[in-house]
Amino acid sequence: MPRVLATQSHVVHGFVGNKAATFPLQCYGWDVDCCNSVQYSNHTGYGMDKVFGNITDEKDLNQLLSGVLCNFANDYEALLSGYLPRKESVRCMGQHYTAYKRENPNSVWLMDPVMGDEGQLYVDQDVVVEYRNLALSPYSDVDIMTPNHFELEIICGKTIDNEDQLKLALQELHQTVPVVIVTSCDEKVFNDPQHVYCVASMKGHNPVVLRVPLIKSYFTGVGDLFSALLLDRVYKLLSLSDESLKLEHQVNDVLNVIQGVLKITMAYAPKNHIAKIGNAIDMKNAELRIIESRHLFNQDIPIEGKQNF
Ligand code: PXL
Repeated sequence: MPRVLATQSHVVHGFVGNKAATFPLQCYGWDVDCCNSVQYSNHTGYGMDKVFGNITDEKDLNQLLSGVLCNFANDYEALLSGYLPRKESVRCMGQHYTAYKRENPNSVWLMDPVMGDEGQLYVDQDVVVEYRNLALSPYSDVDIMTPNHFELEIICGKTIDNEDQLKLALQELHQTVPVVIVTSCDEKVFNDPQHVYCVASMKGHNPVVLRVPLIKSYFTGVGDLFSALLLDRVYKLLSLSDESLKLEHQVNDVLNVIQGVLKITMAYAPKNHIAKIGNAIDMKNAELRIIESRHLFNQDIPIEGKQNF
């Protein structure tokens, strides 16, 4: 059974960060070790006045990561990192994961540089430089990155308004990171407001564009689910070294599963529901229905539950 060390948020209620990643990965046969970067009552989309709990400070995060990586020095096939709200936490994760990768070069590190979306940062401003260092260092050990459009722009330090600029930014990032998946591109790049565009790019290959119909609502945790599912698919692709398992097929498969989870989530929400960030009732109704989607994570489990979608 492959084992993954996942450093990202824990929420008591709802499904973002490790709460979104753990169950699907377990369904796919992973042993998931969670290191929680925060412990919050719920995600921050509910409004900051409704978020209770703590950020794991640098000292505690360092102890946790030092501890597991000392006690289980070669036990992880994969490393996953996501929401880390402060520069100290990103730096700490980066140092431990880099050291692990150098000792275990066959392990796979997927770094989701969670910083914000649609022009808005939801981590401290100085987190940006830490992600830039991890991604753009000539000695970077990151294997896969999953930025959204905004995160790619701030890592590369350029605006991306069209396909040529997107290709250029990807080429720049491929100097140091072999696989980059842009999870959602701004509408201006493909001029198609009906779809969400995802671009899968492997160093030395032409990027592949995939699209899924846009669902007009606000969901949190979709990026965290995406990175978890992608890690599973890419790990299997690399470990089986099967030529027929192409990256774009794996990304396509991940997008299909996510589309399924969103449809199930919508089916449980009030009719014609369009969730808006900052509205706590909307956010509760838009929590990803991870458990109700279990049949999507394991072909062997019979489909149960609501069928009205
Ligand atoms: O990756 C999304 C995410 C993760 N963790 C926490 C969040 C969010 C987005 O709002 O608030 C705690």
